[in-house]
Amino acid sequence: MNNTTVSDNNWAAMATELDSNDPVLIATHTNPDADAIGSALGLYYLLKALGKRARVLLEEPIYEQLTYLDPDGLCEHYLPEGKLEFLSGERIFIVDAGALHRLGKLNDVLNVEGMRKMCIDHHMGDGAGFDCAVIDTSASSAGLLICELWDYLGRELTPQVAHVLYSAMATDTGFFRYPSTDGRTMRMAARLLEMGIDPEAAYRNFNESRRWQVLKVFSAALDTLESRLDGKLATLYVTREMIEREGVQYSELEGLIELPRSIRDTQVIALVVELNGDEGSPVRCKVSMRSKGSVDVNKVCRTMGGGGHVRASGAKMQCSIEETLALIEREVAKELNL
Ligand SMILES: [Mn+2]
Repeated sequence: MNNTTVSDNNWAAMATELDSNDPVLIATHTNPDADAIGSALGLYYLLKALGKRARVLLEEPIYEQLTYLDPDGLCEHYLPEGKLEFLSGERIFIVDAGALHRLGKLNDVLNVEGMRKMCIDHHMGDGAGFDCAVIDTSASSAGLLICELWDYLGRELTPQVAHVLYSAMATDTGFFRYPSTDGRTMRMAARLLEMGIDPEAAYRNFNESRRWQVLKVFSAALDTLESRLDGKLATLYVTREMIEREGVQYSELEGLIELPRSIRDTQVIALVVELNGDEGSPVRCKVSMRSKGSVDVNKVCRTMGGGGHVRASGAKMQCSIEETLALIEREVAKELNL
């Protein structure tokens, strides 16, 4: 399937998929963020409203900072038990991830022959491997797309679903600051606010609910902060040792990369996180990049086998932290014509 964007036609194809009475399994990317969890639950509530059987399956339990999104514990998780029972005729809807490999270990167990796979996403991707895909890179979050799907199907959003979808939209736009924040986003956010969403509580739940140990890792990471390319590139890293010492989950590092954004004149921020190399995976570290200005970090990450958005991208690397940092510096220098 070629790259698809939202149009009535594509939602029409998705609506046909939603119309079936076969059970639905909703999944999302590994280390799910608030948009992943919010859009998955938003789709779950929609299917329930339509009288369908549905469940949300994550790779791992939701990390503590985001448990407020799922107070009833609706999301199931595959790890650490590693057990998954399929229901007869089950179909898979994947949200906030445009490629099956982004599901991590779930991809290995979900790649069941004959299962229909659907995708609703806003990252750059080609929809390969899906039977039906709505991939709209102009949408600021997957949560926004799920709101629009509720509208397309003529269903009234409930306060319960408004809560998770507002969080999805707010967090993926840096609380409505990133350039992806547009009129379409704000009009939908306005509707959710008018349903009684408390914007301060949504901010507090997400930004002021970290554990002490997470800040200890942030502190260690900030010690590695380095100014490169005449201050235009800020790099920092997290080692496996820092993570293990404080007992934090990788997903709890969300937000760390935003801290160096506050440095004046910095155009690109790169965070390298050393992975635990489980099950002999050749991937040694993960790169996250943010651009404050003109540098296209999607282009930079693509040269390293990754990708994402123009101002927020990532890649997985098979080399050391030092080698990765050197590679990043070289590629960003090219983009800055240095
Ligand atoms: Mn997203």
